[in-house]
Amino acid sequence: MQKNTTQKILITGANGQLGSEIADALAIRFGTNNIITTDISINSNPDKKFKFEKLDVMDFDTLVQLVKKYYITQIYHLAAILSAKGESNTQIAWKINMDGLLNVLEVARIFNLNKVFWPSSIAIFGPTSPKEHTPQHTITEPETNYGISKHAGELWCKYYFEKYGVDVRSLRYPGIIGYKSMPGGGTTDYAVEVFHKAINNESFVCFLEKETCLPMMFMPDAIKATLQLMEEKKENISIRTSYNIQGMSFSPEEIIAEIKKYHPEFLVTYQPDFRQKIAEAWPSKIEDKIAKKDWNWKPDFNLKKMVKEMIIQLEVQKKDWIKEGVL
Ligand code: AKB
Repeated sequence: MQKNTTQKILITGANGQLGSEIADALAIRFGTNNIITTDISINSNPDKKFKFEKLDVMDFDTLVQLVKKYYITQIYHLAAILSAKGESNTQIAWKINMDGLLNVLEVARIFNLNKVFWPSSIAIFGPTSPKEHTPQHTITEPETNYGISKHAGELWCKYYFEKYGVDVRSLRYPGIIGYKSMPGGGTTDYAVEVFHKAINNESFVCFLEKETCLPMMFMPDAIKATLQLMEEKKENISIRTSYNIQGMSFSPEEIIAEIKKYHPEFLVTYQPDFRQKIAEAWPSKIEDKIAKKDWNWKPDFNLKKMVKEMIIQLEVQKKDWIKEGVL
């Protein structure tokens, strides 16, 4: 692939589950030197290959300084407080999720940035939305702080596009499963934790009921969808709030049954907590025909294929860690 070196990309929340992997994928396209990673906490990228700046997304002035300093042309604004964590930090979660987005949109408007990516979530749906094959346009009455902020954020993205021409693009991510980093503060996090417990021969206590089915996606598909959306011609982007995308859907008992094919001794108990109510209000399967039509969306991984790849990759990682004396 030929490198496009004309873009300078700033990533917020770059230490997060998605941030570290998006940075690597963007570096392949645009070159490592053109990726500026930022986060509120210190650089957690183990190989420190990207330029890193400390950034609190609520701090508009520092954001402006960084955009000027690095001649930024695109922002991937990933910093957010997720659904479960947002329930215990109401005010601060709202501020980070909303003020952070508005700061990025404002900077994009003032500096005429080329493009912005901002993730929305299936959390914009609520108990009154259809549960199965949830359409792009439907009732959206989210019940979590996070869901309300994502819903409002989607409308702000559309507003900035229509009023100021800011080319901001967005996906309604489901739960994302990857082996390189851990998620934090989400309702779908169990689907990553469960692998680490199985690989380490530990038992697992699941915080959701065994039959609660949610939309999920393997990290390579999430990265593929993000880059495909961002690379699509502007005239083909018909959704300026955020696109529905479907990867796979499963319940805890379904993913555990699949993991047990590799770890038959794996012990699981169920102790649903407050996250059960959040999960119950979300769809179980998303309808994504507009993403398919506009930019050819098609996932590569189903449950079986994803579980196999997760187990292989985590086993390799474990062996490396044992060799290096980390475990
Ligand atoms: C969460 O569980 O909060 C996130 C999401 C679905 O947006 N993974």
